[in-house]
Amino acid sequence: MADYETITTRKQGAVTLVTINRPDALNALNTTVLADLIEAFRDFDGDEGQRCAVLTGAGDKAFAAGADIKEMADKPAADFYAEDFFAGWTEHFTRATRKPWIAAVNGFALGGGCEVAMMADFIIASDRAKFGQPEIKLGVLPGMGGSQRLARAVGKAKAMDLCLTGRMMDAAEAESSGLVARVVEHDRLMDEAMSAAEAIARMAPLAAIANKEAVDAAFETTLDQGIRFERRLFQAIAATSDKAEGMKAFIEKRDPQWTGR
Ligand code: CO8
Repeated sequence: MADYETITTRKQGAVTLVTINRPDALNALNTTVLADLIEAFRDFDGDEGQRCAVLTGAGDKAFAAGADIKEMADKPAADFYAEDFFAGWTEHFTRATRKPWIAAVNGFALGGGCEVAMMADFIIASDRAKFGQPEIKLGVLPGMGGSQRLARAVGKAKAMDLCLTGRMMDAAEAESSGLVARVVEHDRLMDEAMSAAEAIARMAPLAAIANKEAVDAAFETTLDQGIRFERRLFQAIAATSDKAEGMKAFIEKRDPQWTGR
């Protein structure tokens, strides 16, 4: 496994655990973190033995407290535009990574940190997690899809509230408003996230990808187009050996033996 400067990775069975490792800067996302994470997720997605990933932040305080303000402070506007700054995140985490991954949010998920968490297939949060898009306090706005994904996740009222006031929401509010899938006691976060990932990793791999594609389509299409897309995916997946094995195993009252084909 590659050595990274700003993250650590561990393959545990079929689950890849990726940890943003800049705790002194509350895991702020700088250009090196971006490059390291893209490489780690490329490695995960391309490794047939890996079925699900978990992304978290090192230390007890933060998942990621945002894009690195110190890196951005003196950056000329023309450079943001010329580099299409932040484009790589969305491209990589939402389109290029086909396998499922979970964000395990252990503390602050602010600005770019909240945006990266929202790029995950779902979020499991510690009861100490705090979410927010405080960019307005810096004189800017979310730049990695936060205004769009937050509005889709929690609706206009809360998205406007968070973006315009810059306030944080705690884990309970994030769960009740639909931003996170589960909230667990802080000390149980990684066990919960890893066992959810292991459960996904035990599923037929192509079915996992198809389920992810189908749910994602709900945010890109009309209902009619989405239902048609889902049906076509179902019909395609019905041709896999794992479909035959899954149904046979059910009837024979045994665990399925997936081949990934
Ligand atoms: N970037 C760089 N360093 C950070 C960041 C960050 N986002 N967040 C925290 N740090 C650093 C602090 O500077 C501090 O470093 P040092 O010890 O060297 O002074 C260290 O982490 C610890 O932080 P604090 O001392 O501030 O810890 P507190 O517990 O007092 O406060 C907070 C924690 C509330 C999380 C506070 O650190 C904070 O408000 N952080 C910034 C949160 C924020 O504003 N995030 C949004 C950033 S902007 C963004 O993500 C998208 C920008 C899109 C721009 C689009 C342009 C095109």
